[in-house]
Amino acid sequence: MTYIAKPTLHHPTLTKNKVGYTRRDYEGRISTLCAGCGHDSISAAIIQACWELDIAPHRVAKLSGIGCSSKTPDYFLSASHGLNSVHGRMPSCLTGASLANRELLYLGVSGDGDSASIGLGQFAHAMRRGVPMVYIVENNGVYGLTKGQFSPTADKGSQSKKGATNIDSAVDLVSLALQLGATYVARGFSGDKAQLVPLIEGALRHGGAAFIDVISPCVAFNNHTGSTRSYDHVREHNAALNRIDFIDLAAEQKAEPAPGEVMELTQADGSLLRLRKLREEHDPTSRLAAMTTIQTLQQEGELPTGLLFVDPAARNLHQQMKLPAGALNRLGETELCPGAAQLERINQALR
Ligand SMILES: Cc1ncc(C[n+]2csc(CCOP(=O)(O)OP(=O)(O)O)c2C)c(N)n1
Ligand code: SF4
Ligand SMILES: [Mg+2]
Repeated sequence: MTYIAKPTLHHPTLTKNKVGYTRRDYEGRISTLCAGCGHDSISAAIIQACWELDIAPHRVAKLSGIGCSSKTPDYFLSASHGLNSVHGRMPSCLTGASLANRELLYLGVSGDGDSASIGLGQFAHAMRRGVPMVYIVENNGVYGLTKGQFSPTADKGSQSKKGATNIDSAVDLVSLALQLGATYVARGFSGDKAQLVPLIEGALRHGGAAFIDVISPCVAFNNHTGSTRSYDHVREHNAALNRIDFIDLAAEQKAEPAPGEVMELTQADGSLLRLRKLREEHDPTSRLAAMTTIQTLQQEGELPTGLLFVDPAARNLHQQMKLPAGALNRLGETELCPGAAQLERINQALR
C-alpha cells in the first residue's frame, strides 16, 4: 500500500476561508514518509499558505518528479490537478501544462537529486525561461528514496551516515537560480514554519519563475553528526536575512507595522510583500548583492535563509512570448483561424 486515505469527516464548525474551504479541504492522503521527515513539514506549510491565500484547490496544478520529496503532492491539496512525472522531468511537463492552460497556479515539487542531478538541465531552462511557477526543492543532501547516497547538493567534506566523506563540490541551487534569471529566489528550512509559510505565499503571488530551496532533513539517512543537512547543524548555522510579513493590498490597512527596518515591495498582481530586514547589508532587490551575500555567508559555513532576491517587475514566459490570455482549449475559431488573407500573406512570405 503506497498511501493511506484520510477520513473525510470534518467538524462542522471549522473556520472557512474567503472561498468557502476549511483548512482540512487542503489536505491530502496520510503521509507514508518516515516520522520526522522534513518533507512533511513542507507539505503542512503549502497547505497553510494555500488556505491563507484563499486559493481554491482546483485552481492549483501540482507536479513532481521521483523521490520521497516528489511523493509529497499526494499528501496535500487532494482536490488539485496533479502529475507525478518521470525522474527530473517535472519542469518540462509543467512548462507544457502552463502553456496549455495559464489560468492555473503551478506548483512544482522536487528533490535535490531530482533537480540537481538528473533534472539539472530541466531546472535551468525553467528558471531562465521565466516559467510562471513555484518551484520547491525539498533539499536533504541525499537520495532519500534510494537509501541515502550523497546527492549533488551535499557539501564537500560532509560525512555520510556510514562514515564516507563527500569528495565532490556541492551544486548550490539558489546561486544557480539567481544566475539563470529566476525572479523570486528564497531559501527556507522545514523546521521554521513561521519563515517558510510567507516565503511560499510570496512565491504563489509572484507570477514568474519563483524558486524556493527548502532545507529538509532526512531523519533516516542524513541527520547525524558530520552531516551539514541535519536538524542540529541547520539550526546552528541558519543565517536568516529577513522575515516576510506577506500582506494583500486589501488587508494593508489592518496590518500591524513590523518592528525593525521594513521594506515594502509590490508584486505584479498588486500584492504587497512587507519585509523585515534582519541583516542591514542585504538588499533583496539586487541580484548581484544577493549573489555576494550568499557566497560570503556560505564560505563562512553559514546557510543564508529568507527572501534572497525578488524582482517585483518580473516578466514571465507567457508575457515574453505574447501568448493570448486564457486556456488554449477555450480559444474559438476566430482566434485560431487567421483567415484567408492572412494565410495568403504567410504563404507569400515563404515563397
Ligand atoms: C531514470 C531514473 N533514474 C534513477 C532512479 C532512481 N531514483 C529514484 S528516486 C532517486 C533520487 C531521489 O532523490 P531526491 O530527489 O533528492 O529525493 P528524496 O528522496 O531525497 O526526497 C533516484 C536516483 C529513477 N527512479 N529513475
Ligand atoms: S528516507 Fe529520508 S527523505 Fe525519505 S521519507 Fe524517510 S526521512 Fe524522508
Ligand atoms: Mg534528496
